[in-house]
Amino acid sequence: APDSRQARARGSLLLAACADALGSVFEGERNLSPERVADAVDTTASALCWTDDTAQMLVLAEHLGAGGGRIEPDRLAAAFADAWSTEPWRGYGRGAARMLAQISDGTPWREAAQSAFDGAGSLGNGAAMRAAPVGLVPGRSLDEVADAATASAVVSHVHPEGVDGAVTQALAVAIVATTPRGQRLQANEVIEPIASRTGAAFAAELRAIPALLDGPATAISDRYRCDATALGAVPPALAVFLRHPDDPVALAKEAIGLGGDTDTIAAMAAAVCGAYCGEAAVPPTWTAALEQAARVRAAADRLALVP
Ligand code: R7I
Ligand code: MG
Ligand code: MG
Ligand code: MG
Repeated sequence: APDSRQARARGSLLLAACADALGSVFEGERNLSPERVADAVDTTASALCWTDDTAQMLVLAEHLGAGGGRIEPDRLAAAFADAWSTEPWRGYGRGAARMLAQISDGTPWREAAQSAFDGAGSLGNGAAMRAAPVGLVPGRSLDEVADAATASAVVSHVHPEGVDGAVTQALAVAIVATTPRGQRLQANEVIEPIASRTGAAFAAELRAIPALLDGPATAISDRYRCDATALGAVPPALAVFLRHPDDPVALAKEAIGLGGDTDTIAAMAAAVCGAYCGEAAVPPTWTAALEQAARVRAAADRLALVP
């Protein structure tokens, strides 16, 4: 059915993978010309090759799908490390690559994650960028989603902001995946259930979103850093989704156009958009060009069938 759990899960993972690929060309650039971004999003001339964001999101989706929707931290950490060592060229963050190399070499994940960034733990957006599948497991309460998102995050990101990024992304996906399509989405019905489950710093950034929904997109890149940190990237991604909940193409252009961590912000906004719109909203030219589209669909189908 076009509005089934399966359609929402496929929409979420497919759109995230496509947006990651589309955004990856611009990662790290600032002051992007809207024409250049629109051209890249509209033409999809070559294959859509995704990055570490999608690689880890698929590992997490497959872990949840094979394990009854539960996080098993030792196995999850090992699966992330395996994905890195098989394909280290996917564009991993510097801290992430270092940590995954340590885990591959036998360091326990708790030790590797805790020692990152001189003992602060990573506050990067890496736990958030892969978290959408946690929100796609059927039949979970929002508190259960938040707990599972935390469990999925701490194998690599123990800083509270790194964890809050994953909690925010998984909850946003969970909330919109169960919102009927006909119903108009209210920003605060998405933001408040999330902000009440994050720390104060994250909640403040999330509660700034409603003031940014009607003006120019430059107000978003003025308000948030749009960088590889969770606090700098997850709130702007959610803002872009709430501005374009039904329009993946406009969403991708705007998310990428913010500049900075373009693949990750676009992928996170797109994962939420796909969970709301379902597979029917994914441009067929994108899925036709997408790397490993069959694997992405299979991972979504398995997730949607978790009892
Ligand atoms: O979080 P992570 O996996 O990175 C994800 C990003 C996305 O853009 C992907 O597309 C890929 O390009 O990488 O990897 P980390 O290395 O843990 O964190 C990412 C970045 O966040 C780091 O390179 C740092 O710039 C920053 N960062 C920190 N900076 C200061 N202090 C993360 N933690 C800290 C910190 O504690
Ligand atoms: Mg990436
Ligand atoms: Mg990391
Ligand atoms: Mg990135």
